[in-house]
Amino acid sequence: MQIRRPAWLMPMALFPWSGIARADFTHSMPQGVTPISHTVYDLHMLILGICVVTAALLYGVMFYSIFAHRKSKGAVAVQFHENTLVEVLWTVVPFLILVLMAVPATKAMIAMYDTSEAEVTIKVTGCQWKWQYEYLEDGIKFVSSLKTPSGQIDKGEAKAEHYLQEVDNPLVLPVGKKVRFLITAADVLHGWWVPDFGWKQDATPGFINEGWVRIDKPGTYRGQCAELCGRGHAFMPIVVEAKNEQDYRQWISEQKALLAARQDAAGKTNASGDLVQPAKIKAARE
Ligand SMILES: [Cu+2]
Repeated sequence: MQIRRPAWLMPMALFPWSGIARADFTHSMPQGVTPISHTVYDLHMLILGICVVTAALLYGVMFYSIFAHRKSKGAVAVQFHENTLVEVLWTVVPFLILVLMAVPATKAMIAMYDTSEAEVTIKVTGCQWKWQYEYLEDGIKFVSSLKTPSGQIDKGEAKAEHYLQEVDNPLVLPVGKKVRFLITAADVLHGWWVPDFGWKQDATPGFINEGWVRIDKPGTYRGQCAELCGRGHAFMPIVVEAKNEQDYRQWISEQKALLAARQDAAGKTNASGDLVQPAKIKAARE
């Protein structure tokens, strides 16, 4: 939801770290709805903490030294060029700080790529300029493309709430289950990105990249293609609807019924047309 800000606050919006630049007035990155997004958030807070403490200590010592030992008070600089102890310290201490950061960062990376023991597998294929989703266990497959009417895009009509972030067929996922994504592309590079999931993954033709989620709570999560992929790059949004187990199973059976009805209709069309159905060939031979 957009919040109207008074005009006097506008210059402050120029500073992205002010928090005021964000429409929802939160002061940090979003926490998201998956274990990975929580891990990434915690990592961000830890690194930020280390940076703030380091900066406070260093600038504290620096400003104190400049003030307390200024020339006007008659201070004379101490000479300690090629002092082994100092040189070892200013190498070892930053090294230890980097190790302190690298351990949790590596753990987060390993967790991101651990797609083992997934309960649902979705193949995501990017193509100019839509997404195709395939439920490998359930045999469901559909294309998801932009739903925003062209009138809103280029004819000056009033823009709806989810302008350029709405699709005809959203990806439906179960809450609380580990969902593995196999991400690829059919033409050029695309990028599958839903910020609330805490990661984005390149969709590359000829390669399969992986990612996974276990969504905490039901809801609608929106994202978009994150790799400049041509003229329609801005028009291939991602919408994920997370449903609880029961609603998800119901949706799956509805989709299967729809698929069966479509196949049935296609079969009838064929039977009355030129092509002979395999079942009929078999019957004719017997
Ligand atoms: Cu794209």
